[in-house]
Amino acid sequence: MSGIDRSAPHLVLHHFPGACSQVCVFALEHAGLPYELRLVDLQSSEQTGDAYVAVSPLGKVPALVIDGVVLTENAAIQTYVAELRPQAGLFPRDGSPLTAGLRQAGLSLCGGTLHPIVRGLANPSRITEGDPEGVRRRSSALATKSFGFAEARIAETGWWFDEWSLVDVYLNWAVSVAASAGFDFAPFPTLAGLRSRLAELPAFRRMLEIEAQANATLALRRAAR
Ligand SMILES: N[C@@H](CCC(=O)N[C@@H](CS)C(=O)NCC(=O)O)C(=O)O
Repeated sequence: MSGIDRSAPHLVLHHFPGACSQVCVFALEHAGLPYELRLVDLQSSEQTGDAYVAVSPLGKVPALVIDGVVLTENAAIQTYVAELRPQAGLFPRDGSPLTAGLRQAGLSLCGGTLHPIVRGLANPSRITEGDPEGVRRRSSALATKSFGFAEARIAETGWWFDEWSLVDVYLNWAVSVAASAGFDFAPFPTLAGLRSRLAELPAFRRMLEIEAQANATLALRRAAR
């Protein structure tokens, strides 16, 4: 966290390293907002316990608590942070309805289309009581189509818009989950290069450090059990 800003609301972000909450960590870091981080250990099913369900009834990260009010849904949290700190440049802001529509299209693509697909690639047995391999194969076909669409959209500039925005950080998260699950990004070189282009941003590097630290904390917690 950088730059204490006394005019900001009290913010608590619930997150897990490697989860889609990393986009919210990046947004808060880039905006320079003061915030607290609370780790929710998804691997130990902490999200299903009473304490976290009282915060976020669906038991999902991210959840951002804003002066005691809970905001869930990644796209909503990103939009909130961008509205709170418009000068941070998290999305382009030219006042045009088309730009606003394209922003929503990018966020919906990541949250509504790519997220379920990459979950099907990474964790198919959570989706079916039947053959997980069938889910994985189907998810792979859907990933080829949907990542192909995203690749075509970002191929010209390297970004969803002319410059980087949170949509690219969110796309990068989906790419990283799919790649870890073995999906081949060779046909999608612009998507594959997102991580190294984003790593030029200090907030992206801080997000990676925060997640590495969180992984170390989780390892210690688990070892102590
Ligand atoms: N629609 C939600 C989905 C959030 C979500 O599925 N988060 C995952 C991590 S990437 C999670 O918390 N999974 C825990 C679980 O489903 O038990 C959003 O966009 O914020």
